[in-house]
Amino acid sequence: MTTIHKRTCHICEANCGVLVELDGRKVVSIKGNPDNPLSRGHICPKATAIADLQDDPDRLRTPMKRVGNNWQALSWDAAFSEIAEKLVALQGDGARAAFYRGNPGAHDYALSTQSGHLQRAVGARGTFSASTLDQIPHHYVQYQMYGHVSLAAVPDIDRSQLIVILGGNPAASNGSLWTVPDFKKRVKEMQARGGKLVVVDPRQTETAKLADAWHPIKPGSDTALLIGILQCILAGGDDLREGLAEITDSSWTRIKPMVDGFILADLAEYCGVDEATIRSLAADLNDGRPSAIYGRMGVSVCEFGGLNQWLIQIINMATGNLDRAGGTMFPEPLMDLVAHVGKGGIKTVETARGTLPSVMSEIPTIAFADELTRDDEQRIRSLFVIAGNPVLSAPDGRATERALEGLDLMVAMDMHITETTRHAHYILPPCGPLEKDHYTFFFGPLSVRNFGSYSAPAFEMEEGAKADWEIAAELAGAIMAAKGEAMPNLPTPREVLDGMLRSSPAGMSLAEVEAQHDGVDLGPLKPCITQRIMTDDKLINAASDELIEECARFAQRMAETPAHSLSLIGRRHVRSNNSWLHNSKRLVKGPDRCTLMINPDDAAARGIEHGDLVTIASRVGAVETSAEVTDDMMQGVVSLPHGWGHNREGMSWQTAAEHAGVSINDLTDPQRYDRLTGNAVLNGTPVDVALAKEYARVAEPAE
Ligand SMILES: Nc1nc2c(c(=O)[nH]1)N[C@H]1C(S)=C(S)[C@@H](COP(=O)(O)OP(=O)(O)OC[C@H]3O[C@@H](n4cnc5c(=O)[nH]c(N)nc54)[C@H](O)[C@@H]3O)O[C@H]1N2
Ligand SMILES: Nc1nc2c(c(=O)[nH]1)N[C@H]1C(S)=C(S)[C@@H](COP(=O)(O)OP(=O)(O)OC[C@H]3O[C@@H](n4cnc5c(=O)[nH]c(N)nc54)[C@H](O)[C@@H]3O)O[C@H]1N2
Ligand code: SF4
Ligand SMILES: [Mo]
Repeated sequence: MTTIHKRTCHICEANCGVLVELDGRKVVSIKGNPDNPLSRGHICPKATAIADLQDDPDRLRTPMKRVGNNWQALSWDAAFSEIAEKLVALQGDGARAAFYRGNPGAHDYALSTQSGHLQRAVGARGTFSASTLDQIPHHYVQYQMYGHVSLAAVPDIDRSQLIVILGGNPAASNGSLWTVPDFKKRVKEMQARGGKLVVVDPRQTETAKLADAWHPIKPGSDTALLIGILQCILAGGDDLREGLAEITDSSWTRIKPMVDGFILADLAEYCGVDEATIRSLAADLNDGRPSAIYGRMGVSVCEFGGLNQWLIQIINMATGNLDRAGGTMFPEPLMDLVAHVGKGGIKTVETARGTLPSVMSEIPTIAFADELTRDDEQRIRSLFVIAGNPVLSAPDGRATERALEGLDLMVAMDMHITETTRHAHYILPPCGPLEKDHYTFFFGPLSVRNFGSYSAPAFEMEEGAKADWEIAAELAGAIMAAKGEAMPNLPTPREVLDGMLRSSPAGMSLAEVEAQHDGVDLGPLKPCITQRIMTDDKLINAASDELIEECARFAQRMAETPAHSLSLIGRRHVRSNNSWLHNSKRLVKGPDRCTLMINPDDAAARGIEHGDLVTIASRVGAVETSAEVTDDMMQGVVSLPHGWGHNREGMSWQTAAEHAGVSINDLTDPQRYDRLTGNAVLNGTPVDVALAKEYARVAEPAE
């Protein structure tokens, strides 16, 4: 007899409803839940890999301690007390402790309710995270314009007639900062009602192939396209539509003169999208029908990421589509996270790299290795890595791993010995994913419907196992005890969530939500900006001094000519997720995915044929992989996926090591970052590409 357990997939931001068929603890099948109103039955191949994560034979089951190059299992109590003692002793010497928080932590609501306590217990001075590799420009702009780092407007795809996507590939990523499961079918429905999808991307991506039009663009140049579009829209006047005009501050009037300072022909030349296309994109977005422009990784992790995300908001305002059905809208989820967490803020932080922007109190991860190796008393000597793999995810992975080697104490919460955690002194592994509960915590405020869903664990934890939140809470307790301080009696994650649900507008209790196994659907998004806006004056702060100045900085950049002929960008594949799903046999099967995509003309110019081993070299390093010659790449741009490079020594994920690939972040450069927001620049890396043997010959030192 099998049973069906309904839950939400925790792997990516789409938060699909799944049906897990169980025979005791054995997973018989994982299918999409057709009754989930948000995902409507959709799943991707990664959902079935939940079973592989749960049953992974390489997954750590007990705490581990590294002694030299050897790992020893130890009890939880021993691990917690040894870590606490070492930390307290180090801090007695004044040593600085810090955190690196990885992406999966954002998919674990329970851990999210506890990690602050752990940071306070540790007395951490500094947090790095995947956010400054990914999305800080969005938070920066949302804070400045709408008054809260997490108040986001997402494309209302179910009612839109035109969506223009810059630098996002939801057909593979399933959407980001836009919880839009079942994306492909939602696009088909839009097209069936006469709507259109337009994609701007250097690669003809899976999303571009679904689209009505694809416009290739030079990496890092989208700002020019966005300014051009805005200039064309505002040419007819900068009056805002009724409803928006009343809630926008007077800085709005600074925008038209600013964009009018640019010459359209120069903008077109800079980005490689011709003037006629820019004009028609502007006209289509502005033709009165509901439309939205949206940009993701490709326009965030670049030098003008903050400026780009701002221009995107401004275009949606100028066309009247912000806070309008079918435009971009602010979700009002079942649990209103935005109302329950602080507004955040924008400050600066002093680092070994000098003064850097600090959004949401984070230190930009581009400074990570430098803060670990600086030669003064501010050097970070104890590090806690929570569900992160910065060696493969942050720019200059080789420098990161050298920096980790110098730590006096490194503690990792992870279920594997990875490229990063192999440098830890202690690894604290959580239970399997089906032993955890789940809530769509950070993704409600980003969803295309007003929604929320809670999933109980599918079955009990294995003997001796702990969830991430318990590890964080118990470690915090042990550290407080070692410091001689009492641990306050803290609410459990369920209690926190229950309180947040009850005090949200829908006012449901956790028990009531839990009883609805398909999730609680509050319907399509509604105009709500007047209630949601959280700036001090309750007005949209349209154009700050910083953003106007940033635009001037971009104008200067346009006058410079790029020195390099080839530019490297990343990509994502639907069967992979950042660095950590390559240990699933069923996901890695098929052709090698860690190839260098290159345009036929660029390949021919270098004597490269499909399948040849090539060397890709940047200022930072060089890697070798096979070439995939394809028309999907525009000329002058090559692409390598990130999250690979499992060819380091001594990791526990055996299947991943057999499908090692190479790490793009051995090429990306931490010197490149968005000056406005501190975000890393992970695309548009200048590189040389040559046949591997050619490169070796050229690179040999002259006699
Ligand atoms: N060049 C380039 N670099 C990139 C990107 C890119 O597009 N190009 N993308 C960037 C982006 S968007 C992101 S978000 C970052 C991601 O950067 P990170 O978050 O640093 O890296 P991940 O690969 O997500 O690694 C997650 C780690 O958490 C572990 N893990 C998984 N689930 C759990 C869990 O439930 N509990 C615990 N304790 N551990 C868990 C995994 O084993 C893995 O080691 O990478 C960034 N790096
Ligand atoms: N299958 C899968 N799904 C994932 C992930 C994964 O690793 N695998 N990771 C998850 C995470 S953490 C995130 S943040 C999201 C990311 O979600 P997305 O942003 O949708 O995913 P990417 O594939 O990074 O898309 C970035 C696109 O930008 C393009 N690009 C690069 N440079 C430029 C540029 O200068 N201009 C323009 N216009 N385009 C450019 C790239 O070709 C690429 O198609 O995906 C999430 N979902
Ligand atoms: S798209 Fe795939 S990985 Fe993402 S939530 Fe849905 S099933 Fe899970
Ligand atoms: Mo991400």
